[in-house]
Amino acid sequence: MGNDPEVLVIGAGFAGLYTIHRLRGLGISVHGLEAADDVGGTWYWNRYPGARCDSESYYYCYSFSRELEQEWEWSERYPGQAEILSYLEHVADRFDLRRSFSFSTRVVAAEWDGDRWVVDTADGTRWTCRWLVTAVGCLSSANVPDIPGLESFAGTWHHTGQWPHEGVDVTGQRVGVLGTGSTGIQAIPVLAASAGHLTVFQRTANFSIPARNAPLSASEAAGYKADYPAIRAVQQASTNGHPFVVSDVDTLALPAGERRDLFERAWERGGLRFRAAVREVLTDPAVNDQASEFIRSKIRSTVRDPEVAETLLPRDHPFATKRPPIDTEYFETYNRSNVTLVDVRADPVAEITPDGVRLASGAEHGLDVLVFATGFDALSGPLLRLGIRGRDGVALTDAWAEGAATYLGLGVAGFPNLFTITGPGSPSVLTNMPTSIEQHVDWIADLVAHLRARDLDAEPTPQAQERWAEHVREAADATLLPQAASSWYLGANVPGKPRVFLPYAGGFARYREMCDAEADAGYPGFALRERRRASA
Ligand code: N01
Repeated sequence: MGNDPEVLVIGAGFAGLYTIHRLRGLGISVHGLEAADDVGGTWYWNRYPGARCDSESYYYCYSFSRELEQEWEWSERYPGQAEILSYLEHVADRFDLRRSFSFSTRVVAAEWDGDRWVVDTADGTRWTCRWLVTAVGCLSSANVPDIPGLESFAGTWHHTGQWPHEGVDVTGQRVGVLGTGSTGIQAIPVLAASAGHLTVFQRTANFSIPARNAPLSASEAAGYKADYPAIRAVQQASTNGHPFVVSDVDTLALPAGERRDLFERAWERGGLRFRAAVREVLTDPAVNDQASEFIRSKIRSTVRDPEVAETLLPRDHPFATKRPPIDTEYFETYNRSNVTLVDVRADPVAEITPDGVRLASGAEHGLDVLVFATGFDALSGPLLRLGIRGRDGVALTDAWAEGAATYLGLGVAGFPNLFTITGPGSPSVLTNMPTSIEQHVDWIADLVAHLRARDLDAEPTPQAQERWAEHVREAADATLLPQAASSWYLGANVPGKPRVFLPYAGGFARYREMCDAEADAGYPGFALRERRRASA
């Protein structure tokens, strides 16, 4: 194969590993390039304290191998970062996948030369391939805000998505956390437990639901293993790829007491099941108001200082229109004497000084360690930094200057034989990721096999791409999701990023059916071209 496999895959997380396995199974020559020195993707990089998945372990895993499902033992309801990384390492060993990867190999450019993709890596190696598959994740491009003075900071600073492997000892230190999204909400209670003092800089107050994490008992694990066929069927038919169905109870029609009981039971169960317990929470503003107010009442009753509680109350967006975090003792953490909440919407960060953070009012917060839990340049960011150029040398950065546009989130007009696993315009981050990843990999594998058998190249037609963009907009507009003005779903967290609602909000099952229909009809949304042959 040398440096010229038929397919190159970029990334060795959930998506890259399965792509290698699936394409190898079809007898297609395939190789993976990975910037990290081992497998894991998101779970390789995000080693911050408290990092844990908010899908439950029994379904945050592959479904392609019944044997794998039966043999792997999860230890907790929600798997921690180290356990998920061990799982992916096990998958790599079990299916002998590492031999198909070059690690510590960062892609810096990928150009379609009219016949093949020419891919350059940071170490100066050149690869070529006929099909290029990106498995770079949706949340892998760290967003470190451009705050004046960062270089002068005398302490240490870290972005949670690039956390040092050796860990960061914050014992007795003055620690600051900027950001209260899912990551900040997981890290804050853990950091508070060992920091001397923790200062949380909050720009947008967030809703959060207790995770109710607990060890997974042997009988629960055995029950899930016995039920896997049914569990997988529910996931495939679901909106979010989770194995639970959305309640059919009309909460608006319930007497107030019964409604409160319903919310209380859902709160006790915890996790993302809370959202599923409230029918139409993302489409009916009146339903959402009730759920939002219920959560605000929980914050008020948990946080002892009424002023702090007031600052923590989310008011600028409806519940779940930003990705709903789930937590372990997040709001309780503000009752600790070593934790201070700072509202940086009221008094924004002006600069970072050698000693810490200075606010616009002039107030200073001395810090030894500053943690940026400030999220990612989501969905499009990881693709844009690959240096991709398509037909006629057009850069993806130019093609997407007005916002990311794809067909089905799987390919981009003008970029032949490029397939994007969980790209912008796919359900991806609105779903349980392994479920969406497996669906994409299977679909792309079938398409590559189809093209290979007929000696064809493929790229989405501009018309299909435009229709899909319209449909993605309509699907988002049919929900309350676009109402969260500061959401990374819209690209709002990255200054200058075009405001386009990036994931497809029409539901996983419906999306899967559309992808299947596209394949069954012979890929009408793609221009299929006979291979250009070298002239005799
Ligand atoms: O990032 P975020 P995240 N000054 O973008 C703030 C997945 N995930 O890493 O809302 C001050 O959600 C920003 O404020 P605002 C999950 O899909 C999953 O937490 O923009 N503050 C916000 O509070 C999740 O949604 C899991 O006003 C600034 C925070 O930083 C996604 O990853 C765990 C700022 C960023 O929140 C991203 O979550 C963790 C600035 N200049 C993550 N810039 C699980 O599976 C940004 N902020 C459990």
